[in-house]
Amino acid sequence: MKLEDRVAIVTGGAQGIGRAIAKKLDAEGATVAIADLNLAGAQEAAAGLERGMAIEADVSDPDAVTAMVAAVLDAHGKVDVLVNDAAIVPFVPWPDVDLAHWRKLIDTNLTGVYLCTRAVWGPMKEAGYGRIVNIASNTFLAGTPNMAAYVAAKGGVIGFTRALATEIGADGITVNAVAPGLTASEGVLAGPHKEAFDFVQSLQAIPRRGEPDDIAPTVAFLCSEEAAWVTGQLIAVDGGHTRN
Ligand code: NAD
Ligand code: 4PL
Repeated sequence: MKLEDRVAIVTGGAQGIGRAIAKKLDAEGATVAIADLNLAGAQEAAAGLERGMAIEADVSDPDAVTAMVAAVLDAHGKVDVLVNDAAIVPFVPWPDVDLAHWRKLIDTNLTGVYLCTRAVWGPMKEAGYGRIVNIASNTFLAGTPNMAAYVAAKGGVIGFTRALATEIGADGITVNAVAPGLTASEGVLAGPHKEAFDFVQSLQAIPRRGEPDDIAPTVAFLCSEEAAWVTGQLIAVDGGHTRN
């Protein structure tokens, strides 16, 4: 077990990739707080864990994020790991990318990462230990269409990962990013992205559909002691669709 006695927050863990990450961190011994807009979903996911808890939080709301971290500190006394997974995964062709969509996307997918990171940084610095893993996307590497604001936000997340890693390495905190490719999450399966599976498979080195459980082990590694010398990196976990 890689994560015994560690306390982790996984945002967006009510379903999809975040849920698979929460399950994997729990299996590796961590205590996992699932924070999501969808409280019922977070509760259901947490109930399936050995040591799960659920928190209702909108990652784009600074007060909600402060309360989220306070609830975890209250319950468990520390935060060792933050996985920033919560995001909107839209399908919006460029002509429809209006300012309202752009702002909402950046607010949730980029500012949300900043806010959650900012909120755990104090306790992590005090403890002299932390693992932050940001879920990016290989759309930043591929320039995938129909999600321009999303791709821009993921580029921001990757830039933030690189810069912050440099600034807080001395505090004992690592910051890395994982870039999944097209993955069969509930969100993707409910919308137009699912039509792209055949095409994306034809671009992958490994020709099958990516599943949430394919992403989680790489995240768990980056959250572990074994990854102590890895920081500021982006790892694509996409069956060999892209090269980084
Ligand atoms: P999903 O839509 O299945 O699940 C996303 C979860 O995030 C949901 O539970 C939702 O309630 C939550 N969420 C959304 N906005 C939130 C907010 N403001 N505050 C708190 N929670 C919020 O998504 P998924 O496909 O599992 O994606 C998870 C992560 O993986 C995202 O960062 C996404 O960008 C990334 N990703 C997904 C794919 C893919 O193909 N599925 C590919 C690359 C990257
Ligand atoms: C290759 O992050 O990485 C569709 C939807 N296709 O959200 C993604 C690919 C999508 C992706 C993504």
